[in-house]
Amino acid sequence: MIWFTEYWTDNVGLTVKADEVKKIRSKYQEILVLDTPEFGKMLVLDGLVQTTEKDEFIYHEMLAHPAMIMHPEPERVLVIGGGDGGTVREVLKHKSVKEVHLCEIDEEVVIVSEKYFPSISEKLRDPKVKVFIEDGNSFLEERKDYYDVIIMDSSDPVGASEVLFKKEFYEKVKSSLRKNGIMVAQTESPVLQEKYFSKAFSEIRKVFKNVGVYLAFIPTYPSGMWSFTIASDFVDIKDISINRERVKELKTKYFCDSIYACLFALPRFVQEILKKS
Ligand code: AG3
Repeated sequence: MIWFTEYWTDNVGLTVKADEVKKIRSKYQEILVLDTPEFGKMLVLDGLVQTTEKDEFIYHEMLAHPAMIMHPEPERVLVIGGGDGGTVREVLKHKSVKEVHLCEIDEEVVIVSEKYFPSISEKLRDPKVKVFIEDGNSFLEERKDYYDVIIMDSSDPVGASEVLFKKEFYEKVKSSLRKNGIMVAQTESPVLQEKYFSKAFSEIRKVFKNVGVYLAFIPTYPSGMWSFTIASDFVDIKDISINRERVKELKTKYFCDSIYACLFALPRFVQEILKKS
């Protein structure tokens, strides 16, 4: 038995008891799989908690569904990062989807997830899914004007993920989207990572015409309050009356009609951060 701590900042962290720990060193990072009594299995990359069996549904549903609902008919979807497969699983709940590409830089994350997190990675072998072990940056360059929805399921903007939060990268994302295309990204905690959050938002806004921010409550991520930024040049993403009837058809545990109805309701301090960004 050990106690594991993710240091959220120099001054605060999340500590969990783990009965068992597996440590795998990949080409890119240190991967931990912790067996915790409170959150079930927990996946940690370079010391940062990525997902747990208990609360993964919140993040994966909230990352995938708003963009998928807002698109008139999403057929081709790309997930960048997200090697655990949770986002892919949610994307496949939408009937119009014909193909899902997952572009993950670290093959070991996919292998570990298939081995230890079957309920999260269960759909990675679906015939509609193709997994590419590649760098997101070069992957996009080869696929212009192709996707309906692109989902950025990255880690924090440090190390290999840093480039995924820059304007140049969002430009590539934009040119890989076809008409009516929508992008969504996980954009960190407004409470404990205000700089990351505000920077990601301002970089996305430089590239896309319509941009919106929404939140979800994820117990195992820094501060628990987490942000997502959704953007499109075509779809008026702020109009949440679009395709609302499709929300009820989804089998979900967090995302639902009442959350969609007030998706962009933000606490005043978050509105202030965005205004300054
Ligand atoms: N990607 C977002 C993880 C960010 C967590 N940050 C942290 N713990 N400091 C998760 C990937 C799950 N598919």
